[in-house]
Amino acid sequence: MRDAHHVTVMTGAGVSAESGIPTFRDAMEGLWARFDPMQLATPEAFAANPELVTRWYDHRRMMCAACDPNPAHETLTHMQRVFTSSGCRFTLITQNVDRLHQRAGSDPVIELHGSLFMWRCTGCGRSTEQTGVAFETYPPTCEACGGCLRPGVVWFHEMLPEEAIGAAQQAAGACDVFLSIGTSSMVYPAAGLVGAAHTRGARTAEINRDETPISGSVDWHLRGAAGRILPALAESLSDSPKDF
Ligand code: BV8
Ligand code: ZN
Repeated sequence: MRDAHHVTVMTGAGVSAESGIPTFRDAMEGLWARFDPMQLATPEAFAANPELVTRWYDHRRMMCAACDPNPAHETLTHMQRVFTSSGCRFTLITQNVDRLHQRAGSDPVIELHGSLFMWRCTGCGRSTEQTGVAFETYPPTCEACGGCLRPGVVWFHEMLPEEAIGAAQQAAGACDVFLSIGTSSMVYPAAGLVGAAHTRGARTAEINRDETPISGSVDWHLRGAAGRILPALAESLSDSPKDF
């Protein structure tokens, strides 16, 4: 990383775990425990039961709004600033929909799967930023045309935003270091980015509490909590010319 000219980072739900947000795979806690996120995060589920699906997403939006960035987010914001100011390109890509990277000060952030805080009208297509209080009725309706609102996230079997996945693939192909942090590396095309980086000669590292399908193929597998490992990584870089 000290000698890098371009660092690309991709994060998953594991970087928000220490903020108190359940990871995607264990997203179903409490009253949602009986539902499978893989079933609810689909256009089919929304079409079949828009009230249930919009309730789940609004519940998650309110939960994320009540949580704060943790040292993993804060360290990535610091790294983005230090690398960028020392002339090294730093691209932050996230699969997360919780906006915690932005709340920690990271900018820009490539959101591959959208955000819980943007909602879109299925009638007129109008997008609105939803912050603050929960909706009053489910499914929520559009102020402009009365149509049904959906969360501005990418569901399974939906295309990723072209600009986001295009920028992410460009950054994976151009970087000399690729960090995969807190993702189970099972959802595509996001999970394919580390392979694209490796193919183009980048050194690859993974920070994860557990083993994942890429743990055996990355150059470095740093096992443990992102909120502990990232600050330690920044610390270890601090005697570099990039004056961390
Ligand atoms: C698409 C938003 C084209 C909604 C999400 C091959 C190529 C292309 C597509 C496919 C393909 N094969 C299969 C597909 C289809 C599918 C797919 O990948 N399925 C999987 C299940 C096999 N992909 C799609 O449908 C994508 N669309 O490709 O369009 C197309 C069109 C039509 C037909 C076919 C293809 C769309 C995918 C986007 C889905 N939306 N989220 C919402 O949030 O509700 S994905 C969702 O799961 C999350 O957003 C996240 O992105 C993703 C993975 O979750 P993770 O972030 O990795 O979280 P997870 O809980 O899984 O893991 C957490 C990790 O952190 C764990 O490893 C854990 O150990 C670790 N951890 C925990 N705590 C810590 C920690 N690590 C460090 N520190 C800690 N403290
Ligand atoms: Zn509308």
